[in-house]
Amino acid sequence: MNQFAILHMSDSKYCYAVNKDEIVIRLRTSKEDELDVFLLYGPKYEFQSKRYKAKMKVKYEDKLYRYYEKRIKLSDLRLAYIFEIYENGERFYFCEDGIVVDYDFENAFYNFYQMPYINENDRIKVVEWMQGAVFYQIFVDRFNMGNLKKDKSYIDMKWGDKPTPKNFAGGDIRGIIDKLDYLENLGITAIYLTPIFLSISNHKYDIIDYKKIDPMFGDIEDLKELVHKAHEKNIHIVLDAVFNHCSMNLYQFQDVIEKGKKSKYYDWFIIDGDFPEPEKGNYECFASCNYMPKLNTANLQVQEFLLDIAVYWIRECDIDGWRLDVSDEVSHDFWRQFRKAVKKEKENCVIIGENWHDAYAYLMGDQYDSIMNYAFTKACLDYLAKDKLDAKGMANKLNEILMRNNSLINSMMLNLIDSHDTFRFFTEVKCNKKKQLCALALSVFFPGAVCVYYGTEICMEGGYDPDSRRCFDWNEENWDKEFLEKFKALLKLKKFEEIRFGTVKIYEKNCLLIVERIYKNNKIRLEINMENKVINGIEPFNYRVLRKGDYNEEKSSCYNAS
Ligand code: ARE
Repeated sequence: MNQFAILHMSDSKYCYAVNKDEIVIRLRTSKEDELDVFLLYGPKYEFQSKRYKAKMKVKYEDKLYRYYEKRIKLSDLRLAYIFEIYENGERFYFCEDGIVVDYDFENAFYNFYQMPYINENDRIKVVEWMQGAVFYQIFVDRFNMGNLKKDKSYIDMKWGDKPTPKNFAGGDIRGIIDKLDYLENLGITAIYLTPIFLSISNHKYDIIDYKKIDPMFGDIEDLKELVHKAHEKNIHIVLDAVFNHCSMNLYQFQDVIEKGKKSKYYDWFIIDGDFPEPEKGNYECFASCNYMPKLNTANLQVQEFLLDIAVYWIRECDIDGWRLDVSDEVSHDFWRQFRKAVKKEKENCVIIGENWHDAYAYLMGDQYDSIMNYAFTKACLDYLAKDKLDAKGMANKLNEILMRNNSLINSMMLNLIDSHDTFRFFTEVKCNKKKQLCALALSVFFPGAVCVYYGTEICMEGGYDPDSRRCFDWNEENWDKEFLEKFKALLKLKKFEEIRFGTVKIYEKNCLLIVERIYKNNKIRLEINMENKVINGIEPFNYRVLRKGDYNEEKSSCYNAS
């Protein structure tokens, strides 16, 4: 047995409460090891005398590891456990002292694993409406202009012109309200808006006033109307919280520009010297953008300022969530305070971070609910656009991504194939509509919420920012209606229970990537062929969705499951 590959950690993604009295336990082993694994568990204070034994099955496989999993209901909320492992008939135990041949049960209290107690306020509570949600991300300036009476003097490009980093096309909140029927018909259940507060830029990630909606986009009454009318259609509204940095035109930063260390706001920022000097760049900012000074979230006044904003928009407009910009550069301490404030105001208000990488340290229930899942984005690019993964490789990659977090967090992940910060996926797959639909189908079947970037449904193209932010083409004569109908049919699958709650099996068979979801007695299965030849009757670069009974059940297949 490869002792270096075997891994378990209590009170982590390897041992977590899924209910007030139910726990999931995972054990990681090497893929080379052929093992029979059992869980020996019992009430912590009676472990020597009262133990249960349960077989653990392989639930996941990725490129390197096999993951055994077992869900157990507890009579006592304090759990002690060890693993009993058989290899070629030889018995081992795995405990906090590692692999041992003979386990000393009499002195187990020194080295058994334990879940000391399931405290209700430690448990991760999923945001129910995120289960099976279908998000639509809107870059507001480029989606639709609805308010024709507004002062349009800021608009300096024709709708449909090639975008630049600085131009304004005129999209606004009224324009989104006008398209709610369209979005409902598409199957959307949540809208994520890029920033809408006062800012001089078209992206508004450099905010001047966090409590004022930019007049280009409308006013607070427009936002209230959008949220109200969206809620009538069971569509949720998520805003973009830019708390890592602000605009250099923020009142507080301007005060420091003027007064330097004498300003009462000096410590709101991280400045090397008496005065911030933009041309010298002697203060922390986003990337190398001196017009986006970083806020010092260790400062108590900054914390108060930001938490007040977070709660204000929930209280005033009943929004349903915050997406956290540059979330991986803000402290854990602040996000813990943020979560407490937001969940106190509205318990099912979702908190979605923007970490582009493994964000496990933020996803243990005390900070974010989930993240924008760019690991899923890259997997789809590698499999469908860049030919870096075959079906088996993709199955392993998808399971590896699932193993980054526990199943509760996975159920709330925002699975996207592109965004305002990336090339459009359609461009990456060289306008191959079948591949675009395969990627969307994957995001529908993968655990978590789907996130569709505006215009994906009408095959919008686009390179890197700003080209990924072209104006939505509302001329339906330019639309591929057949593609749009297939797109809607895929999104509508999210309504089915087995897609929203089912157990996912991801595996590869005869070069097909297969994602199967099982819930109670229902099964629904996605088969994707990314080969340049027909496989099992599926054309090259195409897919099909099957229900139980439409296909022969695999008798024995090496599969990864989650
Ligand atoms: C502008 C220009 C860009 C130029 C940039 C930097 O348009 O062409 O590259 O300046 O000079 C917003 C606007 C952008 C604007 C930017 C700066 O939308 O148009 O870009 O402000 O003015 C990292 C961050 C992640 C960030 C991405 C872009 O971690 O948080 O970079 N995304 C958010 C928003 C953006 C927004 C900002 C942040 C700033 O979604 O839209 O940009 O508020 C790896 C790294 C990640 C990195 C990722 C992508 O994975 O680990 O950290 O993300 O690559 O680069």
